Order: sequence, then structure tokens, then C-alpha cells
Amino acid sequence: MKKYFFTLLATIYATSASANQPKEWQLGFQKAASESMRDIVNFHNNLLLPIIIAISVFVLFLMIYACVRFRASRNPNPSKTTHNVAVEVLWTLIPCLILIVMAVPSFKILYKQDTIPKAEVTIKAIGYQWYWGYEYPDENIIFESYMIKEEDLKKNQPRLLAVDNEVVVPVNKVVKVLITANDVLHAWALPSFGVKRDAVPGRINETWFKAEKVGTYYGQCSELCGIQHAFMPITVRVVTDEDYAEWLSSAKIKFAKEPLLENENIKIASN
Ligand SMILES: [Cu+2]
Repeated sequence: MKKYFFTLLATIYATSASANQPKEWQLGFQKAASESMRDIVNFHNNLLLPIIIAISVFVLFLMIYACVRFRASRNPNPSKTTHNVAVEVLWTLIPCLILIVMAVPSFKILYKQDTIPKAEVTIKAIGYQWYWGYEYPDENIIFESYMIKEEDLKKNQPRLLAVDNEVVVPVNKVVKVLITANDVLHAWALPSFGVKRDAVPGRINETWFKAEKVGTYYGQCSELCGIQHAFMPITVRVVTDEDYAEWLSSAKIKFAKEPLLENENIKIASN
């Protein structure tokens, strides 16, 4: 029995130490790759979880106590009590206090996420049925990002998560994401950055993240948007500044939004 327990613990630990994408038998969150997500995880682990456990244990204790203490065999003449003002005040006040204790740090995190610092890179994500379109408004770049079908997957590309054209952003830079949709509601979500925002047709929502580690991060559309909702993943590749500059110069040609002027073309090619 002890052995199984340790195996289980080891499995939980191993899954919690892995990064960037969902793992089989995963419990809890994906590993945080931004400050926002770290805030969310700390809030959950250090405040919500203890409260949840304490309430569950307390209610379980009350139920067991009531079952034993007030069982029929011990109480042939049951009590006729219906009200107890003190208890009623307590079971209203204590939950209120718990909610207030939870609300303060919760709002703090929410406002921090909502306040967008000065953006160093801006990208625009547009939800379509059923793929994502991306624009780099300052860089004249536009492209579409489709999920790679299972039979076309290369090694190390996760099923249902890898896409043909990834979003590329530099590490440790504030990336502002403008999010909208072209047809129905979608949602742009990236768990390890702590980002999830609705993509609404005719309206632009904003969010931001600052990825702290180089790597590939996976997310998915998180609003039921139709039959292929599960097949419009989001892949963000976080790279070093040099790699980003390199990617930019090739992407400006490959994904040019406006036709390139001839001299601009030469300028980019010579970079
Ligand atoms: Cu969608």
C-alpha cells in the first residue's frame, strides 16, 4: 500500500514538474511561464486549496458527528428545536468573511492582469471557424495558423496542439494581444501564461503576457465555437531576441500584408 502511495506521489510530482502542454494524468495547472500565471497558481495553492480542504473536513466532521450523536437509538425522543439565532448568525457571517478574504487577493490579481504595461510587441489574434489568424500590426505581417493533422505530425509535435504557423514572440518582453473574431465567439487561451480572453466579432479585447522562458507553449480555443472547436489550437514559440529578429526578417517577406516596396524589399533582404 505504502509503495503505491509513493508511486502516486511521484507521478503527481513528475506531472507538476513538466511544462508547456497538458500531460496524461495531469493534476493541477500547467507549469507557469509568466508572472500572471504564477500569481494565479499561488492564489490557488496557498489560499483557495487550504480553504476548500478546511471546509470539506469541517463539513465531513459535522455530518459524522450528527449521524453518531443524534442517531435514533440514542434519541428515542428527538429534540423539537427549530431555530438557534447564534448559529444562524455564525453560518451567515463566517462564509461572508471567507468570501471577503478570498476576494481581496483575487481582485488584486485581476486588476494586475487587466492593466497592460507598455507593450514591446503587439500581436492581433483573429478567431475564424476553425483556425486562428495572426497579425503583427507594427511589422506588416499577417498569417493563418492551422492545426496539423494527426497523420502529418512530425516527431515531438503534440497531437491536436501543434500548428503550421506558430506565433513567435521574444522572451521577457511585454506582448500585448489584441483579440477578435470574424464569425462566432472564440477565446484565445494559453494556460502557462495565465491568459484567456474572449474573441468577439466586431470588438477587440486586449490582454498581455510576458513569457519568462524560451520554449513552445500550447493553448486552445476556449469558447465552444462549432463543430471543429477542438481543432483550432494556439501555439506560441518564445525565442531569444536574436532569434526573434531573424524570424521577423523572414516573416516580413513570407507573410507580408501589403505588397513590399522594391527598396523596402532590398532593405529587408539585406538584413
Ligand atoms: Cu473557436
